[in-house]
Amino acid sequence: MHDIGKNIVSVVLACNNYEVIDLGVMVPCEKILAAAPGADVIGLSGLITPSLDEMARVAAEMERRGLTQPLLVGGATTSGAHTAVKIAPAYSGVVCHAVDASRVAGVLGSLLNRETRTRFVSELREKQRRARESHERQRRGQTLLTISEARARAFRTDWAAAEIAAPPFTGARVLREVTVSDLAPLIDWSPFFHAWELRGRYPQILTDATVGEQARELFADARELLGKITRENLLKPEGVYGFFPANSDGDDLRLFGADGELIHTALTLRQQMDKAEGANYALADFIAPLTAGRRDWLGAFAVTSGAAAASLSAEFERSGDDYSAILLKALADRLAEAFAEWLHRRVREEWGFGGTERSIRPAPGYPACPDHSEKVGLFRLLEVERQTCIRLTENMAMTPAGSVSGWYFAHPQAGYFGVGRVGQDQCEDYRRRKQAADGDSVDLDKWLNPLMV
Ligand code: B12
Repeated sequence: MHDIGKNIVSVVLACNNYEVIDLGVMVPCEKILAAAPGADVIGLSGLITPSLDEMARVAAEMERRGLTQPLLVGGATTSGAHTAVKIAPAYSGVVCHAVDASRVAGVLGSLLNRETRTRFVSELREKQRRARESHERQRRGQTLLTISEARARAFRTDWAAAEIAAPPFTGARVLREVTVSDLAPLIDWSPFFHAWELRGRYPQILTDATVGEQARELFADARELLGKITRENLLKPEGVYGFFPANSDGDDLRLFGADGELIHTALTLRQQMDKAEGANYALADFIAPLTAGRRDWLGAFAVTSGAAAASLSAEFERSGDDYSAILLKALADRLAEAFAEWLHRRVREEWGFGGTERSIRPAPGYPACPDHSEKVGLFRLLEVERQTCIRLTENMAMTPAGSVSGWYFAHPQAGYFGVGRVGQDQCEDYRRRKQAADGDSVDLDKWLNPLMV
């Protein structure tokens, strides 16, 4: 994954006279702890779900080895609550979460200064104890439906009358001609500013009274680098997308080949919170069931802004230009997202929805389909690794970091939702379905456990 967050933290700490040993991304626990003896504090950064379990594992291993340094955690998927509930109990040393880079120097200062340390630590432990209690109260108060009750409240539609649009082709197609200049106009700039902790919406942020000047400077630098990338053809976007005949079978999606043979089963998870009749969603609800006797379609895609982003930013880093390195990664991320949007627009045209917003593109890992391991099947289906430079790591992250993969659902009422917490019963059922679908054993605990918290 991209380590923009981690890099920003490094830069902030270096500016505050701390020495930072950056071990890189997707570093095994062993290597982190091997470097521990030389450090006053150990920091972990996590962007997607698998990092959460990994952080708890590192904490437990620190305990086992009798380490005593504080453990600092941060990153997009982490939270103070998760840290208190899942990580802190595994380690008797201090475990502290920092929301963003602006807090890190303050936290470290308080932790490493003898005078402030005792008070800071006792307040932190007390805060974490309260967070665990409140989490437990909330958990007990929140009743989950059983999975069969939830299924009985699934979204329903009249499939006999439903309009099912046939896609323009079946199977997968590779995109080779897309350029950075095609994608640049579709960049959503607001998250770009958020990455630099400049809050506000683009373009208003450029004239904001407080952060406007900084935003304008940053934007000018980004435009300049984007211009250079475009002129010198530094990034080569790659992608593949396709459409497959499909029907739902319970919460599973069966995908078929040209002769009607089953080629893949994609699994979906269903909301189990206590919702109204017809409102306990699973993505499978948006595809016609086998029992309707009608063929439906599921789309899939995988795109990247290009493999060269990593080497280009490494070059900047080598020359000591951390700012440009981070700028480049942030642009590569924006271009990946823009590519997903560009392709979705094209798919909407090809599928016959014209300029309308019909169809959704949930991505494995996002709230509607939180099981990251579903990317394995998606990659197989589109032959992503054969057709593009995108690779799936064993932790289900994609390289290049600026990559997005997901599904297209075209039902007019298809919408985004969060699966939320799921029960033990659904997890067991899901495990059985995964086993039946794949045969091979994905280590599902890593993907399902965080959903049960
Ligand atoms: C930008 C972004 C992307 C970009 C770039 C991803 C990347 N950076 O590698 C693109 C568009 C490519 C992308 C793709 C995907 N994404 Co994305 N993405 C985001 C988004 C919107 C922002 C992340 C970001 O870069 N923020 C900016 C940086 C600066 O912030 P940060 O990482 O949080 O770091 C700050 C703090 O957390 C803290 N910090 C960070 N590290 C540390 C460490 C320490 C020690 C401390 C103290 C503090 C600290 O300080 C930093 C600076 O303030 C988040 C949602 C969100 N709002 O957070 C989703 C999000 C991370 N993505 C998500 C997902 C699922 C994906 C995909 C798997 C989707 C898919 N199937 O394609 C892919 C995976 C890509 C891959 N390579 O494998 C999910 C992860 C959910 C989960 N539970 O796993 C998120 C949370 C969205 C969501 N709400 O569901 N994504």
